[in-house]
Amino acid sequence: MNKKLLSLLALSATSLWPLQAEMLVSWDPEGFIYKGADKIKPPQPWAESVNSPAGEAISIVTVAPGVKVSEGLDLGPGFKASRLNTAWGGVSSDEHSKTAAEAERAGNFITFSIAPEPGYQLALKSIEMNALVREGVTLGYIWQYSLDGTTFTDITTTPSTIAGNFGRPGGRGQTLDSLNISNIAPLKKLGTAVTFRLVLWKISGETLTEPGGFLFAIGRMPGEDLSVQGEAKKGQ
Ligand SMILES: [Ca+2]
Repeated sequence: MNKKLLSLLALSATSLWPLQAEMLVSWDPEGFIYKGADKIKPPQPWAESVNSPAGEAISIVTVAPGVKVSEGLDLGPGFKASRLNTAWGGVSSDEHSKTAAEAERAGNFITFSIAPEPGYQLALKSIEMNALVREGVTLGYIWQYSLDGTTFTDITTTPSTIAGNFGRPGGRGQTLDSLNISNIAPLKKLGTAVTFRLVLWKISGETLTEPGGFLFAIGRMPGEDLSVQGEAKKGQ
């Protein structure tokens, strides 16, 4: 390749790159098979890929250059790990929480933290998620973020709902509305870790397969089932 063409390619890459949001990190539980403690099971927390008993890496976490998963996807203390295959999530026995604040106190949440690699800055745009909730159950949820891992700020002030979408044959869950995080000032020029927290509670419905409570999991749609979109830029 001649020098002129090389510099032309470099120029177009530089000028196009800042305009495009990209997938900074994503999780896809395709291939998880729950087999108990001695064999493969979905990881809690889930920070990286998992090896199958045959030694193959399955269900990778995809991370863009300049980004790291500083704390893996994890369940709050209100959840027990679910035993669903091709999914990742938990079951809560909480029948009482009816608000985000109550659900938070009950530990009904999932969290993950991402950070820029040294020398990079992140501009976050959105969070995308595919959710599995038992048919007949409706959940409420809000998203929060934290820059210190302890004090959380609500991203969505009005709770959203997820109607049950899973349980009938072939039920694969549903894509939730994209969560826009592009207007949050500290997340436009992120130089440190940010923790995201999805707080969940049961609005209505009975579960037949668990002793009360509710199930929430990501998964079973084609491709990634949780992702953060944005840009990783070089320089502080
Ligand atoms: Ca998937």
